[in-house]
Amino acid sequence: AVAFGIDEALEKLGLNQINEGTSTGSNNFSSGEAIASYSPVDGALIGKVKTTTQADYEKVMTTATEAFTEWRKVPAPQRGEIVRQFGEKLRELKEPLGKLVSYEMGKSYQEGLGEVQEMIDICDFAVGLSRQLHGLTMHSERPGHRMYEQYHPLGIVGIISAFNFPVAVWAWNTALAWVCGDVCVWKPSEKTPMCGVACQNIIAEVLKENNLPEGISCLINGDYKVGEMMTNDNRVPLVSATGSIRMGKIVAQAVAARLGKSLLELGGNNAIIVTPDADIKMTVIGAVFGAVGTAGQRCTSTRRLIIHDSIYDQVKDAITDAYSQLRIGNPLDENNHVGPLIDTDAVSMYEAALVKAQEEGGKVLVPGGVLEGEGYSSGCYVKPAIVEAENSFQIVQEETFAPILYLMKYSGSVENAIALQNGVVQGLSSAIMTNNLREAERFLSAAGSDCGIANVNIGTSGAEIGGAFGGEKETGGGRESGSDAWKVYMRRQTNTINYTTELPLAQGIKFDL
Ligand code: UN1
Repeated sequence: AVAFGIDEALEKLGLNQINEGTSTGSNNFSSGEAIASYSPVDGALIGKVKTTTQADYEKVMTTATEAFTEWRKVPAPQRGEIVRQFGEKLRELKEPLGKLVSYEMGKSYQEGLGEVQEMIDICDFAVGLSRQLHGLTMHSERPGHRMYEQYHPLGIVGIISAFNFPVAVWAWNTALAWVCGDVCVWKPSEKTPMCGVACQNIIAEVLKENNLPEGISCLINGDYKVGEMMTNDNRVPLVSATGSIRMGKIVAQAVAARLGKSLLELGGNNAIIVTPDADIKMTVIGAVFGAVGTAGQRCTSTRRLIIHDSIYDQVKDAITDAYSQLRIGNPLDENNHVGPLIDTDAVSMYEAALVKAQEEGGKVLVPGGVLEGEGYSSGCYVKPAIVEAENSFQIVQEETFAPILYLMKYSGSVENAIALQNGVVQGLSSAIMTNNLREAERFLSAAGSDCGIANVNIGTSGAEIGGAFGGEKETGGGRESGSDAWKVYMRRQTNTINYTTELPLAQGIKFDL
């Protein structure tokens, strides 16, 4: 790890003392048992953080509540200025933070940098947005009346994020929530706690430099039990949760039971349709990056390729050939394409999925397997696999967070491919590879892809922050990041103002005293 500058990166992120004992970072009241973070890259201990007990959580809520009373009064463009400064700090720390992401999560260093770039991008977006939190004006039916709507800060936003994007998904939520005037309480994944502490240290410094309460950004640590403190808490009007469908159903029900709002980013089962008019070279790059990037652990990862039978063999050969060139190993070594899975539990799920796919009748085209020996001692490195499968297989219907790509055929028109693509419970991302305008437009039409993201001649992963990000069906329906996703972080108020000396009632109702 030293050779890849991890120690130096940790120091730059204020995490250098952590190996000595436990650290909870800035503004963290956590005092519970320590959770250790081991790198999937080499199995080494990165550091430990203390978990948040119920009593600690109460302290967090007190500081967050106090901070909100102050923060909501700061004009939105000035809140934007704080987010601008946060973005500047991220630019300075892009390399060390990208390295920590890579080392703690296991994605390639390039993708680690890309993730920090997403944070910077959303900060820039949020800065502009801070002057554009627009409402509408309407014409009142009553004379001498004015009507308009405005958006006010919501309060405390709870953020539960997953290990696979340990920093960017928090930033998507928090950068928007902050310009909206909210304060945020973040529970990062217990699998990537050091990334959480690093981010908290960065924003804490910005807040301190501006004499603002650090309660604007709070960190809580631990597993789902800590998350439940927020989902059950009336003081948290919005819980934004990213993770599995199983987790999302639990969060949604808990939050709905108290009539709170939830923003859910759950599983994907993303497919690329490859039509006879596809550019095969582009298809291969898009599909391989989509399937093996982040070792298949993006919610937007490509899991299914739906290929027209007329070009099936050609595409199959090109993809399997590309897989033979993949280099698997230390993700901080930029010669490698594929890093490790997050932990050995993920390896077991990967192995189980491959067994199941074969039991259901799947044919292995590129065999998987767990890598052993030098450089693979963490036990988390697996070979990306390709299996010929049917969409109806139970295992194909599930999201396995690993580099397993299922190939399937369609025949006839693109509608048949779209039916397969939509024939899963998830609805996050989708793509079509075609140079045929009619096929592309049918895929994008109301009768086309049912996903929140539908791309033409681009793979399923790697969305830009400017668009709203999220999906339909069991993906949870939430939208984060760009477009008008900010509205969920605010409360809407309709205002009617009467500037006359009369009090006419709406709907023409007469009420004379
Ligand atoms: C996720 O996997 O949770 O579109 C987010 C992408 C990234 C974000 C993925 N921009 O692949």
